[in-house]
Amino acid sequence: MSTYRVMVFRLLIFAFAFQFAGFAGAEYQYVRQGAAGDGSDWSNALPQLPSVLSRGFTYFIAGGSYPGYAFDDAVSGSATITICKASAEFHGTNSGWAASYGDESAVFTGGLTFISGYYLLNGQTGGGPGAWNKGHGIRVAPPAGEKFGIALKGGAAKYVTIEHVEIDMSSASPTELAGKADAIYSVSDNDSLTLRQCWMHDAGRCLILDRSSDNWLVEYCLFENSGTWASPSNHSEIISAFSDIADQVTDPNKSWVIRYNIFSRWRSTGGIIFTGDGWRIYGNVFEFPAGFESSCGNGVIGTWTQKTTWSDGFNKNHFIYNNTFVNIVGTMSEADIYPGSQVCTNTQIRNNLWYNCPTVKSLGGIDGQHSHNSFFNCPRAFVISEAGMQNETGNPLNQLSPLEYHLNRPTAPGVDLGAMYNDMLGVVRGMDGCLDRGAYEYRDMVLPPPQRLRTITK
Ligand SMILES: [Ca+2]
Ligand SMILES: [Ca+2]
Ligand SMILES: [Ca+2]
Repeated sequence: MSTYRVMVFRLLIFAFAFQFAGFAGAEYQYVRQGAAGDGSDWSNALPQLPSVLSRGFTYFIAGGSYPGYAFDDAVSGSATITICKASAEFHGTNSGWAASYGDESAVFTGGLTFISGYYLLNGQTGGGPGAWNKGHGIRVAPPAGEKFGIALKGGAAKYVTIEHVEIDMSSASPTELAGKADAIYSVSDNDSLTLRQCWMHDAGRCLILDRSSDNWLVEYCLFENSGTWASPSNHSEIISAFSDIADQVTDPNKSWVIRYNIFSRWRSTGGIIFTGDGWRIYGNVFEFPAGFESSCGNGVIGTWTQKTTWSDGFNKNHFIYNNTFVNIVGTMSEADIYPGSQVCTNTQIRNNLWYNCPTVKSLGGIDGQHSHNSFFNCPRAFVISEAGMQNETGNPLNQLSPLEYHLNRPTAPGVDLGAMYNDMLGVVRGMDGCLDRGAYEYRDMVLPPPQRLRTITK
């Protein structure tokens, strides 16, 4: 990504943070490892989050080490409790402040559990384009044997927002015995979670496991290395979602948006494996680094095999647009979409791009409607039949960094899906006359220099 684009992106994020900083009437408390005060300023900080938090308060937390925590405060309308990593720019009072409090990350050494709703957990820094795997202000790193990094439980953990947080499951999953650990674990029907600019990695099982929740927004996150202890008795996915009640029709996973993320290195069942109603998966990159192989039978995006208790008709209205799939190497169906047997209706797969995926051969195994997808160096793609298909050799990608694959040329034109599907950097699709396929729009033109404003005289 160009320095300019990183700068524009950070300015947008900063503008958002500044707006938040200007929120009037907020009450602040301060938390710092090793302190012994009442939380009134940085000199008198609390040593850890208190067991009871107050609605409408912001709890600033300094760099340091903190135990796991359960967020269980009764809700009060939509009043939010904010846990905010302190930074140089935004840390409440200057009384007792030291620059070092902002420099280090705040590390939770145990899992975080949300039993109630309306929380904002904000690391303030790190994540997203140009910083996918670095700089996160908050880090969750549970110990061996912990089954989750962040859990949402009981159906009341609604309207939780998690930003700029790293969830490192490498210590939690050191052995096969302890390997059924998930970075995000949600049971059941915990609606309206937002995950933004987070980094979830090295889980023994899944990076997200959810049952029945609705309206989740997952954007600008890096998902890396799931299923490190995958086995025939320990299946894993990057994202695993379905209803956990007997008949999925009654309470499906509804209306998820998964956009502008990077998914790397997964094992076992497949990538995003779900059933639900109204999922939009667009503008993401799915990649294996060179030398990594994993054979997954259920696809990079796929659905569960139908259970006998599930009625037909609930799995529908999914839109899979403008994703890029890179180097997904294995021996089964690991780069396919919907190789499984689940009934699915009104599902559209368009404007996606595959590069160097040796086994991709199916996009419509469960009634996906697909067109205008591009394949480069995908030797089995010739069996796919669709309108507007591009099937060529060569490498259309420019790998700017290990996880960022932009186009080095325009693709065959995609279909116009509307402004909401612009790319993750905000580039308008087709502004240069060619609406490209894949996650990043290619701009095949040199923008003219800005015009000098003229003085209008009457
Ligand atoms: Ca719900
Ligand atoms: Ca639901
Ligand atoms: Ca273009």
